[in-house]
Amino acid sequence: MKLLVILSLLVVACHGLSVKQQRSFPSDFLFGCATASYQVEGAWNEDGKGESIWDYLTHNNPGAVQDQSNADITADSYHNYKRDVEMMRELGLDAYRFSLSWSRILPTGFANEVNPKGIEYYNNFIDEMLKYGITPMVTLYHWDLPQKLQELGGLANPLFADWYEDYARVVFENFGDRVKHWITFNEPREICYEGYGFDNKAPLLNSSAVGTYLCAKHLVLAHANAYHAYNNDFKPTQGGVCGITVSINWFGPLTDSAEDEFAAEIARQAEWGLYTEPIFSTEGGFPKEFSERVAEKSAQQGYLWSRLPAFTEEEKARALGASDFLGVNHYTSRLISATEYKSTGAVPSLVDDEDIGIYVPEDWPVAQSPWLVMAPDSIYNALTHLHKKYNSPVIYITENGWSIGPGRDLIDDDRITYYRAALESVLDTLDAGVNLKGYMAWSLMDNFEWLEGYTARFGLYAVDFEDPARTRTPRKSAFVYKHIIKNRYIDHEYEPETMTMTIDEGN
Ligand code: GBH
Repeated sequence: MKLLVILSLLVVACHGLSVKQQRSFPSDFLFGCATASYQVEGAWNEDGKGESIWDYLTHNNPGAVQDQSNADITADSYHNYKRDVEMMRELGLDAYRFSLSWSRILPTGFANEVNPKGIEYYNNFIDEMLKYGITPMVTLYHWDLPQKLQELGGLANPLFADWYEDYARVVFENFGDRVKHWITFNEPREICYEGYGFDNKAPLLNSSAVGTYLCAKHLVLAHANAYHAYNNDFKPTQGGVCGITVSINWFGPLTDSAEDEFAAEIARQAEWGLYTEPIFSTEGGFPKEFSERVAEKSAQQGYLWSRLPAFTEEEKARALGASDFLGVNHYTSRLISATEYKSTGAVPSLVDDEDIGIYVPEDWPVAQSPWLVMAPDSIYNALTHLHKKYNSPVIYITENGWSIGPGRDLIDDDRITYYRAALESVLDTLDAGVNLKGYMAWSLMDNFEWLEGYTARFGLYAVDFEDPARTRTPRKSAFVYKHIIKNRYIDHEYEPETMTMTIDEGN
C-alpha cells in the first residue's frame, strides 16, 4: 500500500515536471540577440563618421570608465559584420536587434549632410541578415548622440524633438524598404536619469533635480515625432511597426502594507512610468502621483514651477497612443519600502523626490555587474503588470541577460541558469495571456559595457579584445540558447556534446 502511494506520488511529480518541460514557445515567437552601435562597431572615426558623446567622454575623461577603456575598436563589428551574421545563423536566430550610430549617418548631427559610407555599411549589414532570413530590429538611438548636438544642450534643448525627427526620416527613407521593426529610443531612464540626472552615462551632466525631467519631456516628444512621421509618411508604403524600448525592472512592495504598495508604485512611476505613461496609458501625461510629489517638493524648495515640466494638451495628445508596441529591457527586481532601507540622496533630486527604500534579499544571486541580481518571477511580475495596466499592448523583450567577469571563460553556467529561469518566466507570461511576441538576449557577443568598460561580459560569444581579428568564440550558453530556439522548449538537462559550433541546415 505504502509503496503504491509513493509510486503514484512519483508519477504525479514526474508528470508535473514533464508538463512544465514540454511547454513550448509559439512557432512565430521571435528569438534573437541584441547589441548597440557604440558597444560593438568600433571604427569610431572611419569613413566620415562624426564624433558621438561616448567618443568624447572616453577620449576626454578616460578616468570615468572603470578600466579607462573606450570603444574605438571594441568588437570591430564595422569590419566583422559578416562574421556577426554567421553567428546569428549558428544560433538559428529569428531576429537581431542592433542600433544605428546617428553620427555615422549624419556626421554633423543634422540632416544637412548624409554620410554615404554610413548608409552603405548599414545597407550591407541589413542585406546580409535578410539573405539568411534574419529579421532586423533596429534601434535609432542607443545613447551615442552626436557631440555637436550635445554642445547645443542635447536632450535638454526643446528643439531636440525636431532634430530627432529629421534623423528618423533619413533612416526610414534609406532602410525602411527592408526594416519593418523600429525602436526609437533605448532606455529613456538610462538616457535621462543616468546621463542628465547623474554621472553614470554620457554626458555625465549630474543634474538630477531638473535635467532628468527636461530630458524626459523632450525624449517623449521626440519619440512621438518619429512615430507620427513613420505612421503618416512611411508606414502606408513600408508597412512596418514603430515602438520604444524602456528599461522595466520589477519594483514590488517589501511587505503587503498599503504604504509599501504605494512606495512601489512611486518607484515604478519614477523609474519607468515617466516614459510609459505618456505613451501607453489612457489619460496621457506624466504619472499622476509622482508628478504631484515633484510639484509639491518643488514648491517647498522655492521653485516657481514644478521641476517636472508638464505637457501642453496638444503635446499630451500627440504622445498618447504613439507606439505600435512596447519594448521591454528587463534584467532584475527590487523590493520597495516606504520607511526602511532609504538612501539619502541630494536635495533636490529624483531620489529625494521618490523618497523610498530599496531592498535586495541576500539570497538573490548577483552577477558581475553589482546591480544585476537574479530575482524569482521577475519577467512574469513586470509583464503581467504592464499587460493589465496598459490594456494588453504588444510587448517584445528587447534585452535580457547576465554578466560574468572579464576574460574569455567559455563555461558560463551561471548565465545558463539565469537564461533558463528567465525563459521559464517568459512561458509563464505567455500562459497568462500577455501579448509577448519575442525575446532578445543581451548580448550576441562581449562588448564595451559603458562605464564598466570591459570588466563585465554579457556575450553568448566571447570576444578576444587582444586579438586584432577580434575572434569570437561561442560560450556554453550559446549552445544552450541555440537548443532552446531550435526545439522551442527549455531542456534543463541539455549539455552540449562539444564546443564546436556549426550552422544547421536552413539557417
Ligand atoms: C542595458 O542597460 C543597456 O541597454 C545595454 O546597453 C547594456 O549593455 C546592458 O543593459 C547591460 O548593462 O547600480 O547605479 O551602477 C541596463 C540598464 C544598466 C540600469 C546599469 C542600471 C546601473 C546602475 N541598467 N544601471 S548602478
